[in-house]
Amino acid sequence: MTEPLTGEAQRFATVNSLMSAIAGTGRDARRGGYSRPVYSTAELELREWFVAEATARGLAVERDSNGIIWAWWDLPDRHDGGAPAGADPRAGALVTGSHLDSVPGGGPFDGPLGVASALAAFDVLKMREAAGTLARKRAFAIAVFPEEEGSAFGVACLGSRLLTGAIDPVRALNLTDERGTTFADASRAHGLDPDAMGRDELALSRIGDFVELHVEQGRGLNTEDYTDAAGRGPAVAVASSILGHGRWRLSFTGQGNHAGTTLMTDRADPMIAASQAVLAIRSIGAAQPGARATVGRLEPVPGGTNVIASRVDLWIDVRHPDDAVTAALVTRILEQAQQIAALEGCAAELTEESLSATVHFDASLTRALTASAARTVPGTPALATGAGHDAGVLASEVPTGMLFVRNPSGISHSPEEYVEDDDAATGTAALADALGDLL
Ligand code: HGY
Ligand code: MN
Ligand code: MN
Ligand code: MN
Repeated sequence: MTEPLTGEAQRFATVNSLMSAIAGTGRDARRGGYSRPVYSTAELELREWFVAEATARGLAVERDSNGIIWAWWDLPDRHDGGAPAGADPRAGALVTGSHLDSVPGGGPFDGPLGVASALAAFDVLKMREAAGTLARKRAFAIAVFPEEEGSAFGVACLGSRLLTGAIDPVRALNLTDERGTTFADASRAHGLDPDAMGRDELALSRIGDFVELHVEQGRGLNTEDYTDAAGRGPAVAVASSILGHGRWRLSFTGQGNHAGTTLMTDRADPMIAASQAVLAIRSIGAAQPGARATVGRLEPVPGGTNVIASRVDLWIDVRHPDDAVTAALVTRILEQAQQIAALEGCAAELTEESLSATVHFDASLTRALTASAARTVPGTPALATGAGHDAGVLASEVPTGMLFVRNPSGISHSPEEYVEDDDAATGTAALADALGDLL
């Protein structure tokens, strides 16, 4: 192990002061927790906070054409002409990071923990370099990805999808938020050029490996497979895979009408069809081992207490390790929705909004992360996750891997999401060791 441990332990704990510094930003008094959608005041404040923290550390900060922030720790000997003529000194860098946006009413850790731990881990790597115990072979960067949750424009991991070309930029630019503002207009209003968005070869060539630390979002580390006699699981896990997942919009259309004058027998009420569809979707998901099927958002149009809706949109999130099974589940959902709709005199229509295949993280990077993390957390387990991440999108282009930090209840996408300070510091130590070994 690298000396001095006392100074390093202190630095790892700064992840908690970094998290405390942003604890007041984006609180949602109505929903509880945090609402930090992309381009909101809260998310912009967090981005400014990150830029200030990175700049204060001497990192070179830039925002690319897709709105991704990069904070670079360049190789010092490459500044003075050490790189071969024409070679990009940032090519093949080691990159870590996560996102600062949140779901509506989310917890404090999903995203920001990966950014705060990256800053704290960087502090330690810099100390090690100054002490001569770390000799870097490549550049390093912390990346912050926009719209990871898809809370504003509907497609999760929009920044990394644009970067890799996993989404057609024309489609991305035409996505709208709840006010009908297009992603193109919103991006332009925030200083980005919509015409420049899309697959970015230069940025991709600069990612040699990508490592994302994230709060664990399920009960994985707290199951009896891993807990000790006191019922406590290990502080850190390495990710093995991400469940394939997608989002679909299911729209029921009927006859908008007056709640008082329309006889119960005269109605074609899409709210009735939507309600029955919600129940059917749960049954279809529950009947398929390993599947998740969720309706977390439903919008009646126009949405008045004394108005029979003319249309109800609901959004379905379906996940399963086998992408063919996911497709079959969605087909079954549409068939049932159409039957339900017909009985109510309504119509049902399904639109795919995004689809991500199951991702298995890079085997050799994952082995390296496990070996490094095991110095801090002996026997670091490997966990599959049901949650999507930018690391999953980037996995199609570059070796990616993830570290998860224990979440005692496993609750996430909720104000109750929680990480203990000691575990955050331990996760940061594991991240620093892993990054140090890979640099
Ligand atoms: O929805 C997800 O799985 C992720 O947290 N974006
Ligand atoms: Mn999330
Ligand atoms: Mn996340
Ligand atoms: Mn009236």
